[in-house]
Amino acid sequence: MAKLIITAAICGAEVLKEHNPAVPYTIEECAREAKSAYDAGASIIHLHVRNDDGTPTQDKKRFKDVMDAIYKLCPDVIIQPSTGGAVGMTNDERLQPTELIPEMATLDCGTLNFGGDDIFENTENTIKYFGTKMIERGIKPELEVFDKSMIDMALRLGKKGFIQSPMHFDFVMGVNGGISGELRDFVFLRGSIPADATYTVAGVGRYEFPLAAAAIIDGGHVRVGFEDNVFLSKGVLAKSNGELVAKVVRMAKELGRDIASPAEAREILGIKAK
Ligand code: KMH
Ligand code: ZN
Repeated sequence: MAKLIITAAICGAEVLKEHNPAVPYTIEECAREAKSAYDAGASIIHLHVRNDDGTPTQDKKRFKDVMDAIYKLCPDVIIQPSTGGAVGMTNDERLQPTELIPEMATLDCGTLNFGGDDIFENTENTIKYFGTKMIERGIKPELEVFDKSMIDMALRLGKKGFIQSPMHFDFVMGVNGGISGELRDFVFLRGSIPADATYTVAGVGRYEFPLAAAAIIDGGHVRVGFEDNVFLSKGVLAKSNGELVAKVVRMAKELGRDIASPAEAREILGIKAK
């Protein structure tokens, strides 16, 4: 079985210090959280950035500053900027970090309700536009799917040349508006991707660690981090993203799965080294 790639989604766009005081906003806080995750065993940092007051931004300079600060502490880590950003942002606003030519970036594969009146909008034309930009810029997309229909959309657009194979998916499970985080739905998603595809699973809230266990056993990969969950266990806030990653490392050890270094993660995902 391939080694386990752990992605740390260190900050997200919605989670706040009110939820967990360790949620990073500033450049220094983001670098600190990325290092804690990297030291614990993460090879990929899924990155959103914030202004110092915590508001989400896709500003290219802010991304560059945060990425530079992370590379200073974790020189070989893979940084995967979000192109999802936050609800309500325009496509070109969201695409700004891809101008920095990161090794990876997310590509969200459909529209969904995102709580209350919020809609996270990704029309077919948006997905085509983002897919084309990523091919032009040589960026490996992580295909974020919040429901089974989004896998089907990715496969259709793959046939039309907007997304290249082998595809790498992120099953984001348990969002209010997307597919649940139940094991039954995990089995459905992982059985719906092509044989040559890879996947990671991001379980939201209480689904984070049960789904991590499922992916470890199944040969998939795992994403954890404050973007998805701020608790280490029921009622216990994680002190850092590193604590969440360390828990996955312990689970993997118990289940006999070795952890991938960033170089090994690049090999598994078919990413050429920088
Ligand atoms: N913040 C969500 C609206 C991504 O990173 O690509 C979108 C999101 C997905 O987090
Ligand atoms: Zn994200």
